[in-house]
Amino acid sequence: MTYAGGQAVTTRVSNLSAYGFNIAMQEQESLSDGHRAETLGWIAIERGIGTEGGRRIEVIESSADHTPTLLNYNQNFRRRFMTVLGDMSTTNEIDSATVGVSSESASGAEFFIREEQSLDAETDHAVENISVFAAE
Ligand SMILES: [Ca+2]
Ligand SMILES: [Ca+2]
Ligand SMILES: [Ca+2]
Repeated sequence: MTYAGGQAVTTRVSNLSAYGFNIAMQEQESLSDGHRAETLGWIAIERGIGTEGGRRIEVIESSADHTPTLLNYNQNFRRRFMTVLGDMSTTNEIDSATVGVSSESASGAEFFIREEQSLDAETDHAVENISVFAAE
């Protein structure tokens, strides 16, 4: 929510529980000069499966490494174009990474952990938990 540091960052979450979590900013792997403190915005949504105003919603957990892993939804989504958000909720490997979606349908989505290659060509990544919000 602020721009104190000039270099792009992603965020990494660890120690996620019902009571809170740790969050850190991560610049690309080739940069090792740290990042100035920023104000970070966040939302937390309780895990669950249901409907709101007749629209199906799921907040569920998956996990993946660098290989696409299919997550099947619990409900049959009727919309062709859904809202699907996924973010890592663990930091099992520190290499800079984000969540990628390799395929998407009304019945599920394939997530994987995408490393960037600013420092080296290595893109294998340990299994991370992925929190998923899917809605019609
Ligand atoms: Ca920096
Ligand atoms: Ca790497
Ligand atoms: Ca790696």
